[in-house]
Amino acid sequence: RYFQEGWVYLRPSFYYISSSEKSWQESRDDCLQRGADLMIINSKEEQEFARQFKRLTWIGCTDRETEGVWKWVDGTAVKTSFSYWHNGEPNSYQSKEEDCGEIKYYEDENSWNDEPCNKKNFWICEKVVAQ
Ligand code: 2F8
Ligand code: CA
Repeated sequence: RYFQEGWVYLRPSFYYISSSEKSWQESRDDCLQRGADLMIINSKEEQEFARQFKRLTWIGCTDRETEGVWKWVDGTAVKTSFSYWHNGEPNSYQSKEEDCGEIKYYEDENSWNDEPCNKKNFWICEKVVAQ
């Protein structure tokens, strides 16, 4: 029950680690097709899990609906009281069109950065199975 080929189990979810790179939306579509969604980070364990791969990875947060209002793919707010933005991020660098969240600064626990959604990154899907 707690084994699924191609997925890693970390209670209460299974995680799919991509081996190719896609835009944020293409990554999300891949997750949806797998019965999952892009990873939502709401524990230190999940942050460490996502960080360990040391590569640019899409996570399931975006402010593409309303600039500056960051939401997870399940519609909940990205809480300022629980987030791992790198110092100075999210900054909508120059273009103001950095609307998708990635794991970037892997030497720093605070590793989130906002990036243009059309950039190609690795991604992690999350499927919640048990509480
Ligand atoms: O300095 C942080 C800044 O670094 C890059 O811009 C120079 C990132 N953009 C790209 O990699 C396209 C920004 O997202 C980041 O904030
Ligand atoms: Ca940024």
